[in-house]
Amino acid sequence: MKTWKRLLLTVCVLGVLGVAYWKLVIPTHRVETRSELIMLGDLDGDHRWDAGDLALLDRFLNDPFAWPDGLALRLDMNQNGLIDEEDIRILRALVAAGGDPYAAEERARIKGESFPRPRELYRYVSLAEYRPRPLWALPYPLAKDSVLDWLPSLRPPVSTSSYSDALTAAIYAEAIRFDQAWRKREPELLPIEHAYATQKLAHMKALYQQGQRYELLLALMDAVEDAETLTERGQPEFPLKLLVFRDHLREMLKSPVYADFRAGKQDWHAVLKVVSGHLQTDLGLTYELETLGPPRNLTHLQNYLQRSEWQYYKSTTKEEDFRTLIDYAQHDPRYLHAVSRTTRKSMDPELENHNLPMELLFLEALRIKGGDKKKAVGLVDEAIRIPYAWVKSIPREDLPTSLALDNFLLPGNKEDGADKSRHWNVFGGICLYKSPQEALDLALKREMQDLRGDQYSAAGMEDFFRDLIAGLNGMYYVMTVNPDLLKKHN
Ligand SMILES: [Ca+2]
Ligand SMILES: [Ca+2]
Ligand SMILES: [Ca+2]
Repeated sequence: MKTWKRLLLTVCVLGVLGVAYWKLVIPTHRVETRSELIMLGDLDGDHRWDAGDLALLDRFLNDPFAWPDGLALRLDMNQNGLIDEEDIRILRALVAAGGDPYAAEERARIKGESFPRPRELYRYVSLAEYRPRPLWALPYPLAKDSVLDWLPSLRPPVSTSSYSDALTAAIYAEAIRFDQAWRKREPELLPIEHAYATQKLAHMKALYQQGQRYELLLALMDAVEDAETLTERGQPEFPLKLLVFRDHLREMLKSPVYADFRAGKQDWHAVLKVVSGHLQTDLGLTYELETLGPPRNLTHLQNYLQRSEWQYYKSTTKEEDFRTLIDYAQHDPRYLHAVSRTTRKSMDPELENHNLPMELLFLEALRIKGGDKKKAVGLVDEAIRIPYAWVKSIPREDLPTSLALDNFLLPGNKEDGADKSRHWNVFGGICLYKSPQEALDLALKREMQDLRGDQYSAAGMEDFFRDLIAGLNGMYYVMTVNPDLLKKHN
C-alpha cells in the first residue's frame, strides 16, 4: 500500500512540475498568440501561388465589390492599402515562376525591377486589429460609358499618404463601386427609384463640378448604399410614403410659413396645419395634431415593443458582438468619413448629417447578426446605451463645438447627443415588432407631447421636426434594407 501511495505522490509531483515547466519555461505558452499568418496573393487558400489564384483574380477583377474583405486584403501584395497594378504584377510574376518566390525575385532582379523578398509575402495579421478593406486603385475601362459622366476624368490613385490623396483615392474607389452597383440595379429600378436616383446623380455631378470633394464622397457613399442595399420592389408601399412625408417635413423647414413662425409673425397652429396636410396627402392619414393624445409611458420607447422578445434579443447580444460593432465604428474608413459630417449648433435643421452613418452602423449590426433585423436593432440599441465613456479622455468643455457628445461614435451635431440615433433605431425597431403605421402614430404622439412640454417654442418646434425626421429615416431604412440585394460571393 505504502509503495502505491508513494508512487502516486511521485506521479502527482512530476505532473505538477511538468505543467509548471511547460507553462513557465517554454516561451510559446507564456505569450498568447493573437495573430494569424497569411500568405499574400494566395487567393484560393491552398498555400501555393498557381493558376487557381489567377482564375480567382480574374473573377475578382470582374466584380470586385462583391467579394469579401479578406480576399481584397490578401490581394494587396505590396501592403499599401490599395488594390493597384503592382499587386497584380507581383502575383502574376509569382505564378509565372511556378510559385517559387526565390525564382520570381531572381527574374525581377535580372530585369532590374524591385520585388518583395520571399519572407515579405507572408504577413502576421493581428486578430484584435480592425483591418480596413484596401481601396480599388486599378484603371477602370468601363468609366467611358458610366452613368457618372465625369468618371473618366478621375485617375487611379497612387498614394494615400496625404489627407488630400486619401480623399481622392476614396472618391475614386467609391465612384467605381457605385458604377458597378448601378449597372446591376438600373435595369430593374422602379420609376420612383429612378426619379430619386436621377436627383442624386445630378447632385453628385454638381458637387464634382464645384470641387466639393468631401461632400462628393459622402454623396457617392449614400448612392452606393441605395444601390447595393435598398429596393422598393416587393415592399409594402407605406415605408416609401414615409420618405415622401419626410421630404415634405424638410421642405417645410425652408418654407415661408415656418420662417414667419420663427419670426413670431405666425403662430404654431399654422405650422402644424401644414404638417397635418402632408399627413393627409402623402399617407392618407387624418390627424388632428393639436388635440392628439399622449402615448402611454413616454419615458421608455422600448415599452411599446413586445417586451419579452425585445429583451431576448438584447440579452442574447454577446460582448463579442459589441466589440465587433465598436471596432467598426472606431476604425472603418467609410463610417468615419460619414460620421465626421457634423456642423455647429443649430446649423443642421434638416438633420442631413445623421442618416448615412446610421445606415452604415445598422448594416454592420445586420452583418454581425447574420441578417436578422430584430437582433440588429437590439445590438444597436445596446451600443447606443453605452455612455459617453468613449470620449471621456478629453474633458467635455474642451471638445470642439461640433461633435456629438453623448456618444462619440454616433453621428450628429453637438446638440444632438445620442438622442437622434435612438429615435432612428427604436422607431425602426417598432416597425418590425408592430408596423410602420403604428411606429408613425407613436412618433407623432411622442413628439407632440414634447412640443406641448416646450410650450410650442421655436426651439421645441425645431426639435419636433428633427426628431420626426430621425424616426422616419429609421423606419424607412430598417423596413427597406436588404443587404443581400447584390448577393456577395463567399
Ligand atoms: Ca493558391
Ligand atoms: Ca497594393
Ligand atoms: Ca422629441
